[in-house]
Amino acid sequence: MYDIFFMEIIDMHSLKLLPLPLLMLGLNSAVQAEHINLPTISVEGVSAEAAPYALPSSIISVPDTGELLKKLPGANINRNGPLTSIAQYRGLFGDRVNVLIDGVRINSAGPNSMDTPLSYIPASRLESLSLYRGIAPVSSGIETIGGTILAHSKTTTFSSGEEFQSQGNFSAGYAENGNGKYGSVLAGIANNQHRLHITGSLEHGDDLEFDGGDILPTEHKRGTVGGGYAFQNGAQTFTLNAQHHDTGKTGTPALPMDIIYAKGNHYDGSFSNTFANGGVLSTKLSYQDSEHWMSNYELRASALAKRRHAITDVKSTGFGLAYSVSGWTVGIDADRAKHNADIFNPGNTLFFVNNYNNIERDRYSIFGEKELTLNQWKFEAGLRYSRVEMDAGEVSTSLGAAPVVALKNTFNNADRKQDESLVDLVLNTTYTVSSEFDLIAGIARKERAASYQERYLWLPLESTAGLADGNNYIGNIGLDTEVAYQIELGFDWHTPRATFSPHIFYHHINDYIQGTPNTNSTAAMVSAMMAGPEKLVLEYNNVDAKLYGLDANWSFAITPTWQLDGVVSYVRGERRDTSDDLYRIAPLTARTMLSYVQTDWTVGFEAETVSSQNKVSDENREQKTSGYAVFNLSANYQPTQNVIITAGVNNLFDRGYENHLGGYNRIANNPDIAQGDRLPGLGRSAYAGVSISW
Ligand SMILES: [Cu+2]
Repeated sequence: MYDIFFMEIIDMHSLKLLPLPLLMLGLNSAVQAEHINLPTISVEGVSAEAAPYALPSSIISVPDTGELLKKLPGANINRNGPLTSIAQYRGLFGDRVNVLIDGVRINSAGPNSMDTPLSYIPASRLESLSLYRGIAPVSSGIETIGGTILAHSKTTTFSSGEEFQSQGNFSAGYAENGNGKYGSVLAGIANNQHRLHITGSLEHGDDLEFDGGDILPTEHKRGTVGGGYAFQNGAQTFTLNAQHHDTGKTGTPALPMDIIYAKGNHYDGSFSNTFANGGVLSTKLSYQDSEHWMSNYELRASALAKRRHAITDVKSTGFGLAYSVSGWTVGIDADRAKHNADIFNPGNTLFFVNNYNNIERDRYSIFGEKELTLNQWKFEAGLRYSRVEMDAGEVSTSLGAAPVVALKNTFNNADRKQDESLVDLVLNTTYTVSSEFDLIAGIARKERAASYQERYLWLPLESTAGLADGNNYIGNIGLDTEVAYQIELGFDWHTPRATFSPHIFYHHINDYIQGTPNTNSTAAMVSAMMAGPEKLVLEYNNVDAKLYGLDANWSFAITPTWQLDGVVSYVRGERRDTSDDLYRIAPLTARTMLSYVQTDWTVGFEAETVSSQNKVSDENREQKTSGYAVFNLSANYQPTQNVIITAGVNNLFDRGYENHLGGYNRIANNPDIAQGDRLPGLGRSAYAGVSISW
């Protein structure tokens, strides 16, 4: 529904916006026709708007949208639970990646990112998932150091006549591993001026299994309901949407607690006007109110004395205004978020800790961007200036131990208000050598301000936006701005029979924020007191880093019916100030799919090959992982234009493996996985689903 606002922005940058690989997508005859001679697989000319991929989410083997993100070159996810996936792009993750859900920035209510932005859109409600490959344009958002990812939910479309038509989609499915079930529905009416819809989804699953037993706790439960209205009359467009989401008891075995619930509402609206000169003025507004409860004693066992739960919330507002004309776009963006988190002890009603109290993180931003085509050259140049203003309220706690009181007083007496100015500069170019070959180059400077956790974690705890390294962290109010210098080089070769689009990149990051050995002796004392002396304490600091690598997607039609395609992603993350490596960097990963394609059905055999990761962060005490290969089988049958039936088996040979980005087991009461060991990847899972559109 936010298409109106984003159309201007996305279309301008369509060259870098990459859809899901075609073979992952549902079949319909439009796709089918292009599928056989493959041109749409190339990145050129494919934009989120123009993409004919009606139901990319029609192959749903797990409920999580993040799992689909892994199919894009350079992208991966840090997984902390079945619904808790943190987007990683080229080694940068969490707040460094700008994830927009239907054009809106969603704030996690939980300080450990249990309710990540991607968890707000179930796979069954997903229409499309895309990313700006390479350097994200400044118009795509504030703080895009790690790129911009766009997820759009299914909605209605304006029809051509005045008569109202009924539109909708129903999807349902089952996955054997974890006994997972989902259903989603979209129902609406539309004519050429009005469209109206209601939508909802329900999912449920039990604990997941691997070849050696159960992964506890990995049950999940989520419901969503929403509705929207849109109007257009040729020159003006108006949209309004409301969403409610309710994630119920859902495990996060890589984190110290599990989700008891994460629920709330978000609302968004947009208005755009096209002027006689062709200029388009777009505005958007959004509001979010989410609350979250987590505990370490409901889905997992905890000693009575160690039982804790936390109640957290976030409220945020967003505003955007942009004007586009003849290749120029200028705009302003602003958003404000307010966070709270308190920790309680169910056995002692007097116990409380303000983990985060009245945290404010507000961003005000202005940008200008120009797209220009000169003969074979295409340029996109952008400049964005942002002001990030952060503050935190005073904290209190029932804990009276002297070192805790000392930390509290130091925090409360500090100047907690921090304002930063960020400047982003982007130049992306494409040089068309021939109709089948483009050269791509980009250069940028991007900045990010510290997250509220990095800045305001006053007590040594693990509430670190989902780092899940098992270490306690202490915040650092005075953190400097992260500054990245980015270079991108690549080409895009696309013929009717084969495509190949490799990109290499280099990020030179000054003042990269991460945990370094703790120098605060009071924090060390508190951590030893609360979590034992063996627990590592890290303090957030600015260091120097670099990330570089290569990612590519490719396809090859062996015959009109047999096709091969794949994605390769490699990134290396290193410190520049020490010899250490960066934490939680995706290992070299390749996906290769062999498909047999007929008019109304397709069968695919996919190999997911992941190399070992030996380049790990010593300072985080990160464990290495071995390489592995997992094979997946999928099939897709379209008996009529509107019905798609899918089935498949993931991890066909029930291979046991450890996902390097999957975290460590935090559960003491799991007979099948030792505490502190890496969490195993999912075992074999057969699944089936149906999607019906009208
Ligand atoms: Cu949480």
